[in-house]
Formats: sequence, C-alpha cells, structure tokens
Amino acid sequence: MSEMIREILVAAAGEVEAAADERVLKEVEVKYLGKKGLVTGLMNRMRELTPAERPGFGKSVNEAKDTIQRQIDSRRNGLKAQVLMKEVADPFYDPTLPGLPEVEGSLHPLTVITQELEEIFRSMGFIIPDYPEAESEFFNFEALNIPSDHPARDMQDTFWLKDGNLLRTHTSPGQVRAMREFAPPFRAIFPGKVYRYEAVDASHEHTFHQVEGLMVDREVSVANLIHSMKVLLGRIFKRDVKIRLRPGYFPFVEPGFELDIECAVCGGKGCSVCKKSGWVELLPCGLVHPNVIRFGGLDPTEWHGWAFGLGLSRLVMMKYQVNDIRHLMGGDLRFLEQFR
Ligand code: FA5
Repeated sequence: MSEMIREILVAAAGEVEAAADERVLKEVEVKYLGKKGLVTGLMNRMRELTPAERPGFGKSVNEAKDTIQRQIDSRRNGLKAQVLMKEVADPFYDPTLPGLPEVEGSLHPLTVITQELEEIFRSMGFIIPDYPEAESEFFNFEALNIPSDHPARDMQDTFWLKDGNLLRTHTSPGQVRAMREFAPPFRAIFPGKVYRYEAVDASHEHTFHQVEGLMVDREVSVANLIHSMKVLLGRIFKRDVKIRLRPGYFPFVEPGFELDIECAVCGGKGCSVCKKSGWVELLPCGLVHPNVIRFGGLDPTEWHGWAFGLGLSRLVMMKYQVNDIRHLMGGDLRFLEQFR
C-alpha cells in the first residue's frame, strides 16, 4: 500500500508541474483530491488492512493529500503570476478601455465651517492671525490672568512639553499675542486646534477646535458682544436656534457669560451629547479683564475689549447633528463621505 501512495505522489507531482494553465490544473486536482479522486480512493482500501496497519496508513494518506494540495496551490500561484507578467509585458494598449473612476475628495466639515466663519467675520472687518499650537505657559495662562497657583488651571488639564512649553489648552492665548502685535482698535478671530488631557466621551475630545474672537476698542459693550454672537449663529445655522445666556466664570473676562445652544442632536430632549440636559455649552464670552489688556501692553483705562471662545467642534456637531464628537477626528471615511 505504501508503494501505491509513493507512486501516486510521483505521478501527481509530474502532472501538477506539467499543467500549462489553471483549467488543466483544476482537472489534476479533481483527479487526485476530488471526491472520487485517487487519493480519496485509497481510504476506501483501508478495509483490506489489518486493524494494526490502519492508523499508520490513514496518516500516510493524509500526508500525501496535504503534499499534493500544497503543490497544486503553489503551481496555481505560479500560473497566476505568469498570466499577470504576460499582461504587463504586452505592449498592446487599448485606448477605448474605460478609465478608472475618479474618487472625488471633499472638505472636512470642520474646514467647511471654519471657512464659513472666516468669511462672516472678514465681512465684519475682523483679521485672522495665526498663533502657535505649542504655546508658552505665559501666554496660555499667566497673561490671561491665571497665575500658577490659580485654581482655574485645573479647569483645563494640560499636555506639557519637555521644553517647559505646553500644547495650548484654548485659543485664548491669541488675545494677548494679538494685542501686542496690532495697534488698537482692531478685531480678530483665531481659529485653531487645542489640546486637553481629559477623558473622552460623546461631547469631549482631547484634541478639538475652537475659534477665539476678540474686539479691542475704546468703547465696547456686552450688547455689542451678544449681537455679534447672534449674527454669527444665525448665519451659520441659517435658521432660528434656541440659545440661553448665563453667567460664566473665566479669569480673563469680567463679566463672563456662557452661551448655550439647544442640543440639535436630540432637539432639546436630552441625549449623551448634552448629558441629558437639552443644552450644549458652545460659546463662552465676556468683556476682557483689565489685567489681560495690561498684559497685552495696552492701557485698560483707555482700551476695552470683548472676547469669545467658540467650541467649533461642538458647533459642527450641532450644525450637522453629529451624535459623537469622536467621529470628527476619527478618520473613518464612511463618516466623512457623507459630507461630499
Ligand atoms: C475656554 O476655553 C475659554 N478660553 C473660552 C473663552 C474665551 C471664554 C474668551 C471667555 C472669553 P471652555 O473651557 O469652556 O472655555 O471651552 C470653550 C468651548 O470649547 C466650550 O464651550 C465647548 O464648546 C468647547 N469645549 C471645551 N472642552 C471641550 C472638549 N473637551 N471637547 C470638545 N469641545 C470642548
């Protein structure tokens, strides 16, 4: 019997090698390994053996089966490669063949809204300077009236860099930088990425986007600030959105406000984005604190300002009813394709 196995192995190896294409190779496979194939047939002869001989024989047949299958697979790969090489080497070029479809990209929703905001504010005379994401402790905290022992530092857990700088925790450092750079009166917005070392959930990311707004002039008022916020939201949403204004504490403004928007994901009913409250914190704002004006190199008895820090990632969520902030930067093309 083992002589028979050996003969089948030799014959199969020869036929596999000689198979000139995949069709012939399939025939060889069926001849040896098919249901009625030669190797399968060997098993039927088991009953001619003594019980003691059967296990060893069964093992040899299975090994023969594996060997032949391996040879067939390897030959099949070889034949496929040959076909491919031939196609590649063929100098014939058919210009009538249809081309590959073009995959059209699109702008990320954060970019779309940023551009819209830039357009709105530019039309109201705002400039758009750019400031560093790796920021100094001075501009991120101290110059914003948040000294190192101030409890407000805990409100924004910080990613510190080895050189003592940090990843900016908000876009507010732009306020003092701009005051030092531009002669007042001026108005500016600073869109950008910010970073916080904090737990991530449906409405909190460690890396998210804000847009800071700042107006410095001799006369500024809360009324003017609130009006600008309303214009902004109206032009972004292009419909009436419910907002509420409440007092808010930030060391760099006085007075400070929190402007919330009715949660667009649940229509104010309560969901994981608004933590069941029906409202989403979107737009803190206030009149710039005199100490910040002073850090900006200006005289707070002459110059005043208002500022806001819009949560841009949340604005995008509200505009497009995105139910989890992690979709925005998650890189899943299925999410992004919806904005084509
Ligand atoms: C600030 O960052 C202040 N710098 C804003 C400010 C500017 C106040 C000027 C007054 C004057 P706050 O930490 O609340 O504040 O963040 C501002 C907005 O960013 C929030 O209302 C919210 O919309 C958004 N935001 C805050 N944390 C996160 C987070 N982890 N993920 C996504 N969005 C966030």
